[in-house]
Amino acid sequence: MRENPTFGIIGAGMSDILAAIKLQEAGYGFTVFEKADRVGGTWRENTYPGIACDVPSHIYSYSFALNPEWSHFASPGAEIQQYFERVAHSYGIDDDIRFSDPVVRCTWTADDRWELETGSGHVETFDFVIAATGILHHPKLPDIEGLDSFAGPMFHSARWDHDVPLDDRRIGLIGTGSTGVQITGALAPRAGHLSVFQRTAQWVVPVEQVAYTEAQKEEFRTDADQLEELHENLQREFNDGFGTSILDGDSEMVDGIEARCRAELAAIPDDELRARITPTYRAGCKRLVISHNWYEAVQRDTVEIVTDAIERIEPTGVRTADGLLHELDVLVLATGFKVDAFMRPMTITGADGVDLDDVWAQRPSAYMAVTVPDFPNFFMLNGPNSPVGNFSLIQTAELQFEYAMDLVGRVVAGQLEQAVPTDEAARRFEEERVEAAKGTVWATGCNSWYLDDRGIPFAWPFPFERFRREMAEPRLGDYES
Ligand code: N01
Repeated sequence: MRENPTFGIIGAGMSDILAAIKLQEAGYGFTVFEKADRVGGTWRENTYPGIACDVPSHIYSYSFALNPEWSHFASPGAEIQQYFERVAHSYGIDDDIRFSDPVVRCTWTADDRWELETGSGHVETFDFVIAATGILHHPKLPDIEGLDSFAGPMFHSARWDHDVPLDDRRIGLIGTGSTGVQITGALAPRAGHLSVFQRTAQWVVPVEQVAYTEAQKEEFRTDADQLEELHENLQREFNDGFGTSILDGDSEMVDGIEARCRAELAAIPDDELRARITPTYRAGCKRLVISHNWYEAVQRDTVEIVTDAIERIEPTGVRTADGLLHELDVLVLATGFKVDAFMRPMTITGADGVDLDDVWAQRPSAYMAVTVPDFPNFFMLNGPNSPVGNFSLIQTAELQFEYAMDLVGRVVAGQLEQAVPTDEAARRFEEERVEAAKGTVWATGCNSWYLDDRGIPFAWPFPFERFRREMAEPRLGDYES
């Protein structure tokens, strides 16, 4: 291995910007490949009305670039996008990004390097690859008869068409996940009629929308210690407290969350509406939805929660199983993402010609959520089996990056020939992970995007402490020597 190895970074979202900044600080050479024309990942793609962070903004910040300017406890999406653009720019990594040129092929070569090829035909080789292409990335369209027959504007929530007028229109919204609930809150006061097609009721945790005052922001600006302490405390409360307790479906944390939601539901005078939006599974089983305006929105005269199954989509609206045609001007699909795609459809070929598509034919998985046997010196941030939903995604990426860099250091120093886990280690990790996942709240009897093709939660099922410990020191015995 050369003394000054180079890195190809795939994507320019939250985790990639982090990797680029850290590699730059460490003095390594790198190129970032981004398919779009701006950084930001999910925050660039999702611009739907009502979009906001659903974790505290002071957690959703890099530890090295805390932001005194957050407007709200959970700030709007556009502000988050600006934050990532600002950080990328202030660290001067913009110049190292190839925009509008997606990586289409990634091949491990005979001289033990990665050859990356982009859509434009550009080819470049690197010693290491960091792939952080996101999990909530490829929109999932619902498999509903007649979907393409709708005559009005129709789009997925992550492909919002801002040219379509919404005020006083008859809008249909399919989906009541985190996205659908945020859209409902934003469109309810604007739509002439909003038909929300709900397949499964959600636990929606009511929160206040708290804005930081100018005085508070000034304190954060002038007192870096205070800002750091806030970040630390929120991280601890979120990851070690909430994020870890909620893994256990029998925990007091889950009871408390349900009680909070039930109090809000009990205050709805309309029995039928209350029954429609009351879930019948354990809170936390699906990703918890957080909202400051859902309960108010669904009680508006112009909002209808439709629970009859969708039979088909017709040119003028949505036909439900009771035979009713819900006539619509606009149809929004907040139907989630293909969470098992990750870097695909990119072609990724590892050692001995092993194709990642074949390795992941059944389902994607990664040793410690970062590395894959037969794919040497290839690291994923927020990849398969990574913590998702219950821990801070940014802290997760920061710890995973440190883990990857520990391995890189050992390869550079000659302690490891390559950073590639053994098949045996990957199998052992996956078996233990699956056993633990079966005991989590995610497996207590609901349908959600956390479940794989076997109905087993695919995410990191252990407490945050274990994640921190594993990331702090790679088990070298699990890597090929
Ligand atoms: O997607 P989802 P999302 N017919 O998959 C319904 C993150 N996020 O975009 O529950 C009818 O959760 C489906 O119904 P059901 C967050 O991690 C973060 O809302 O499967 N309905 C469900 O209601 C979140 O979890 C923020 O029965 C159909 C919805 O569509 C993740 O993104 C904001 C259907 C899909 O919900 C994904 O959230 C927003 C069909 N054929 C999102 N197919 C932040 O604030 C699907 N549905 C950070």
